[in-house]
Amino acid sequence: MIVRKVPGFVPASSWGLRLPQKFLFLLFLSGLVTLCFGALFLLPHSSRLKRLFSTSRTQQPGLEVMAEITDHHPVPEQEPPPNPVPAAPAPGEDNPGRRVGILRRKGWLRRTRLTGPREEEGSVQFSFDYNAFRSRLRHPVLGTRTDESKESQSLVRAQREKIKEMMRFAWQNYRRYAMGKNELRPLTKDGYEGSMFGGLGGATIIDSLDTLYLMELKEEFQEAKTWVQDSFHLNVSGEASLFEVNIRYIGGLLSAYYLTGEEVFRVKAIKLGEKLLPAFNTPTGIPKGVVNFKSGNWGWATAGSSSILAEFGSLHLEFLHLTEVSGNRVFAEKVRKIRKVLREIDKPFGLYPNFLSPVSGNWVQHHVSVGGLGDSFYEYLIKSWLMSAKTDMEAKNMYDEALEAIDTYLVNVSPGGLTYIAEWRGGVLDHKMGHLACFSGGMIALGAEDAREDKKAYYRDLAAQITRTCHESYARSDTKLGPEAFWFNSGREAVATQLSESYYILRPEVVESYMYLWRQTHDPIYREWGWEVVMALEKHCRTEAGFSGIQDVYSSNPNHDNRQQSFFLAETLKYLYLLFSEDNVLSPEDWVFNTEAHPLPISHWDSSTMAGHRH
Ligand code: DMJ
Repeated sequence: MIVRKVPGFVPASSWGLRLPQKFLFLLFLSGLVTLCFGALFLLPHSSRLKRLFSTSRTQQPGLEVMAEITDHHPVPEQEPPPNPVPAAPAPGEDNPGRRVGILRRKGWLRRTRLTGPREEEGSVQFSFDYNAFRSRLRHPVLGTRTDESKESQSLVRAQREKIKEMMRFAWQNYRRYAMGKNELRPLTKDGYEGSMFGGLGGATIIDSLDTLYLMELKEEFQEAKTWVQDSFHLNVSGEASLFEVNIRYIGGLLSAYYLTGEEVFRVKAIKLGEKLLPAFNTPTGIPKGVVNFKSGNWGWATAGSSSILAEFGSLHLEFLHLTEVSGNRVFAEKVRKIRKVLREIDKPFGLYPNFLSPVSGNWVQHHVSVGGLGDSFYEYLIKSWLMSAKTDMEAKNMYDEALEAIDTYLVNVSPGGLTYIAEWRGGVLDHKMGHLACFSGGMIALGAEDAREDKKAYYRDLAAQITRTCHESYARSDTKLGPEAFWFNSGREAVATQLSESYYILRPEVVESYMYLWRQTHDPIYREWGWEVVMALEKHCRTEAGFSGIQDVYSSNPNHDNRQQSFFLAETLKYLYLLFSEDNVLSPEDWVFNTEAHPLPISHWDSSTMAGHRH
């Protein structure tokens, strides 16, 4: 022993030490040990040492692994799963391994640790259990493969392939002439930036990610992902539309994350979400429409200006998912506040006017529309309920009441027998429908499945009638594409009455309704109508270098508007593709589409445990 070698020590026991010496030695030893352990934990940047004492996820899957994620950290390369992980076993099917995992984790959330003051600003310290989320999906994301040899399927397959070819064409031309810009200008073969996104670039890229993934355009998906990783910068300083950034960028990034599990999408969605938060700093919590990315100000906010129902009412789906994937409750709190204001405010005849003051919390004027300015607010009520696995009863009740008021005061039937939803100005009706309002056929069909028993058939029929009217607005034009707005006046029905309303900008709402009605009824008419749109797009909107909107749907040789809108790739082509796909591709049991057609997952978990989903 070492002590025997110390000069001056006289052995006094079998250990060679006297009692006081033993005591002193033990004291010294324990002090030394305490010091060593303490030092390990007190050293700055001690996380690596701490990890030595914790158990890795692979060793014990139930334990926490906290990852510090910042923009500057390299994101591990992964192939996007071209085919999904297997769906959860069907009820009754046994899978003991999975059962253990599910018992251990109640939701997709793992414990959240709040970001401390010494953390780098904007870093995300949270781990989302992606595998747990995937294991809860009821269907494979891309559906089950059908027997390709079936004769009856071959036409549908060819139609789907055609739509995929259109997507590839739209993407490749964008990439060739406008990569990184927000949209392609196919006639001038260059890019368009616009002013809606506050300096953010690549709107078409973010909007296309999930469509490319869905269509298994793998190379193109990789190009898009690489751009997001390397070139999608958030340090911009312009004024942005809160709504547009939310539905296109946040929605696009979130759905790309949920489909692929690629961290880069999650991190960028959260960081961009944080940049939107200053818009909510108003006396009522109703956000202004515009946020200044540099100053964090309200942008154009003044005491007199108002916020738009469709804009502040269409944040709920994305913001709950931002909370879900970040562990940060602030996002969910912001949209709950909006919900509360809307639930409590007086509504004229149960209708929601389109403008509200974010300062006073009062309606600014009594204009009601299910088209532009109002549209996606109603859509988000029913989809919030669906996304909550039908637990958000507040949203369901608000939707039911709103639809009842719309049906009572706005729905009309023309002398020619066409059902339409008029617009309301303080009690006076404008007998017109915008193209934007044509999404409502799909929305009403979606909601009809869970309507009161005595209303189900009525709402199914209403959805079908409105969709038929929207089809008429296409069928009555020379191009077989529909105008921006159409009227029911003086014997003229479902047609635009002036040139300024006769344009078509590649909008999706009509094919969106065809897709929902097809899934609900399997009436072949919806595929026929969808195919008419494909043919018309090919004939009138396809140019040498991409797709373009047209200026007059009533001209047999229309001029192009030189713009390939990003929602054409996000929505129009996606809904067309789904119209010719099996019903369990992005199954409605697992997904809801945000208003830009980005799929967000339904919460298959015990909602009482979730930060973002308590009602
Ligand atoms: C899309 O950006 C969204 O669908 C939005 O809700 C309104 N309309 C455009 C496409 O027409």
